[in-house]
Amino acid sequence: MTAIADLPLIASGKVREIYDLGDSLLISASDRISTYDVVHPNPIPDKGNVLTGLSTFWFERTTGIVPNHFVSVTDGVPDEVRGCAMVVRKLQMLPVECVVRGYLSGSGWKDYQRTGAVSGIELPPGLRESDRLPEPIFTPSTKAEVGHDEAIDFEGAASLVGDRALAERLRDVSIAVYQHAADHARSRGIILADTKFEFGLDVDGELTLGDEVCTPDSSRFWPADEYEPGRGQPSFDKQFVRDWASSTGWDRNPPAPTIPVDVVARTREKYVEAYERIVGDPFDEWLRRTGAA
Ligand code: PZK
Repeated sequence: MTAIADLPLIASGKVREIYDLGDSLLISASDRISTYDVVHPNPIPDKGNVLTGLSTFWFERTTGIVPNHFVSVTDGVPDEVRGCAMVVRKLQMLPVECVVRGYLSGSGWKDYQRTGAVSGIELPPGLRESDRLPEPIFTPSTKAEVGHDEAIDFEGAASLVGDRALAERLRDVSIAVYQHAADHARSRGIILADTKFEFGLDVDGELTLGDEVCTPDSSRFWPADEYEPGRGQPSFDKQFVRDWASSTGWDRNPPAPTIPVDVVARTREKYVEAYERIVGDPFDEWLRRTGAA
């Protein structure tokens, strides 16, 4: 899945790589999985295919909200990464992570408990962990080279991008794409609690959505039928791995333990289920469309 023959590697994350194709880029999603920010030694088969299929679905549905970097999942994709890789346009990436939250979870819940606000946005009193917010909020963060991104308020984002009007468009477009995706996912039984977008400027200076969109790696997916505010929610995709990892007594420091085959199989099923619920097509159809199978 990694080290595609001959292509220059531009950047790599914990579970994805970007290669230079000359006038465009290739983003390849691996089958690697992390829990508690640590990558496990063994993969979840088809995870990279599922995530690439989901990003493709959202890119194709949200072009009317904002243009995006998607070019193709067929033309120009090397055979060895068919299904898990996407050709994209080169952008000048903006130095801010565009986080949108529809529910109170993670660092947002922590900040609210401490201050009553998230990213400088005052919220109503008395909210519980995992409560739905009155409306989705934009809670940007810095892009840390190493370690964790740092939460900032809208003013912080505006100074990072150096253009208040552009920051307002980032906020409004981020909320609109989240709203679209969360409404759709909710109708298919999945709560998209929050998500992170990355944007860039294209060759004409047009604001363009990049990276991946509303995947389980860039978002919190919760099963709607188990939703119960007042506690943390189970993860739609990673809960079997988390439960198993906790049961081993793993202290969440590297190295992460090898995931047993039955946990791998059940987790793969959850990723495929997320794809099929959201896209509404058989996952096999994705593999056929992309020539992966
Ligand atoms: C770009 N990243 C972050 C994402 C990684 C690293 N369309 C683009 N044009 C130019 N640069 C980027 C993109 C995009 N997307 C994004 N780094 C560069 C990143 C995924 C995997 F390893």
